[in-house]
Amino acid sequence: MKQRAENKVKNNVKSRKLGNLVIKNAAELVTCSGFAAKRGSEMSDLHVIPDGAIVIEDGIIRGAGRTAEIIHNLDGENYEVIDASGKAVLPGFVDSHTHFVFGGYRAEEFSWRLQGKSYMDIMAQGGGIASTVEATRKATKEELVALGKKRLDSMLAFGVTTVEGKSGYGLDYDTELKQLVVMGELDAAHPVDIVRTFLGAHAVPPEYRGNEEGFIRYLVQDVLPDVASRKLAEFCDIFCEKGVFSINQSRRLLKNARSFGLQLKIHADEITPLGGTELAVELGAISADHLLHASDNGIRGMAQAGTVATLLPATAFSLKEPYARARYMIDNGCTVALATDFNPGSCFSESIPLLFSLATIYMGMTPEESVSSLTINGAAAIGREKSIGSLDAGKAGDAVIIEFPSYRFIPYHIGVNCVETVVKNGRVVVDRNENRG
Ligand code: IZC
Ligand code: ZN
Repeated sequence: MKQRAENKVKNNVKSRKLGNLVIKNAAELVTCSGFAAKRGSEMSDLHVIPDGAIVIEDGIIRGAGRTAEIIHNLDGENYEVIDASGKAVLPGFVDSHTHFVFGGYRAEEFSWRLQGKSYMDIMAQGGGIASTVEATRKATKEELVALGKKRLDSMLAFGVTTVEGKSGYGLDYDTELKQLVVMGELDAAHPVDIVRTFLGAHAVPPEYRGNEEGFIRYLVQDVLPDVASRKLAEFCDIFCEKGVFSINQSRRLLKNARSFGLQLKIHADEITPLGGTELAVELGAISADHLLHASDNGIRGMAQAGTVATLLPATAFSLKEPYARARYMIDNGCTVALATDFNPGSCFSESIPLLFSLATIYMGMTPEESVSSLTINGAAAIGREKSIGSLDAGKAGDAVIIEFPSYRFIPYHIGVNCVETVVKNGRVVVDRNENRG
């Protein structure tokens, strides 16, 4: 019953925000056209339409093409109109891996890392994730909603219109569910759409230290069933890492999650080459994430299985770790997505421009591949490739307008946000230039 009530609120709130909008005269309409994940060389074609326009009705894209072809016959009275002359228009960005609901911060750990302590050393000494768990357990729902709202506002200003958010800072029934419920409330109230992932196996909580097996059993028996039956998450994720959860523990948890109807994600081969990539392939996970130490075999497996390789270069940058082998993955036919990994520890950044610059300068990705990774492939990483991630008729009217005439300016304008206008479901939700005509 409760779930149905929650859905109703969501529909009511969001349906009032569906707009009729025309964006015309775009120097480039970067459609990223397609209804499926783009693999390998497909990521290079952004299906750009010069002098482009899109028409959005009731929040849904009805047409995209050359301005002259698209807007004849339109009754201008019924639409808000934006003249995007000299500007590029892209699909709203999809940030498919974040941990944005948390209490407290870890600024002191950042300093420790600068002095040479490693992320795993800090975690082993009881800091890291455990410190955020302590603060998140103490935080009220209202506090987490207020913090989450501010963070979503910032993401939206970077052009992010859909975000994946993980639990994992509770590691107990009450707090894990609190995080997921908070994300549900934020989804209903905020323009950014939120897709939820249960990450109860993010770390071993102090009360289970030395008893990882018992903790996995607790999650499977006491937490997962309610997460699934209350539809509080679509995905289940685990931090599969040396010193956190083993391959066997990960397999056990994820198989159970799958039997409850959740789709699978894995924090795989981030710090050490444990084999999480191969496990993601074996279990048919929708994505394997991080992949700094993914093996050749794992990469070939992902390409064959269509597992999305979600790369998080701002984390590698922040931890001073080597970058994932994006070039090799794309050349071998993988579907690559880019995401921020926004979290209070390993990557306290929701910056999209930083991602673009790191992907192009350090990971050998082209600007085109980077755009595909943050749009259609980001959507594929959360099972939304049929409804968002490109400017195609029938998809949600989610778009960003940048202040420059080409998507090429995004990585080139290093570290600076060039998003001027953000459109969500056909409504302008960010306008930094009051450029509506
Ligand atoms: O809070 O440190 N790697 N999980 C796995 C994280 C980083 C987030 C954190
Ligand atoms: Zn993560």
